[in-house]
Amino acid sequence: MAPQVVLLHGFAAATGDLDAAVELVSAAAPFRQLKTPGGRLMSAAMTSCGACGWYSDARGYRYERLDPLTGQPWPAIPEPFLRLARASSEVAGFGTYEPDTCLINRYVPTAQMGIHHDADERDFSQPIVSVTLGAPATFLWYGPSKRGSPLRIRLLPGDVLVWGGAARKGYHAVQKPEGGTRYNLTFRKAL
Ligand SMILES: O=C(O)CCC(=O)C(=O)O
Ligand SMILES: [Mn+2]
Repeated sequence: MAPQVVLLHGFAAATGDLDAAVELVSAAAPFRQLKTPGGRLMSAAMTSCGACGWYSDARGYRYERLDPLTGQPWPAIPEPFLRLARASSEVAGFGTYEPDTCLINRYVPTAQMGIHHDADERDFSQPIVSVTLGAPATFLWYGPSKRGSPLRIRLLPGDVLVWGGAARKGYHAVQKPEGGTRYNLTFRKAL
């Protein structure tokens, strides 16, 4: 795709156990729409699993060890998630991977994600593993600068996109899903 951005087309194609795991996580830690530090409601609904979960409100972007909605620890990362994340990192050439959090994004047909990079983690030596389930969407890869015309990557259900190394802090965005609800699993080593 771009240096150190690897698309594993259809790598998560048998998604039955992944869908079940999304249900399991969201039963314990419900999807919710977070607010940006500036007070704007994000269009994608989110939840997390793992030792910590990504969170945003007036206090800023950060990782929380307890889910602020329930006061409970986030659910553990389900085994099928972990197996997929580890295998994806290996196959993409980034080697052994021990993510400690998985953010689950749910995009209804009007939801999207603006240009940003993933920079709230302490560990940038580990890649990001990003899985598409449900409806397809176009992912925009900008790379080191927010400016310029991005690489357009159409992500189908079962596609896994992995970026790391020099690309770890690359800027990216996601357009609205096409024809239904899209789920995205974003694995990170945050702590
Ligand atoms: O939905 C996606 O494909 C990417 C999500 C993302 O970039 C993020 O959660 O930081
Ligand atoms: Mn991101």
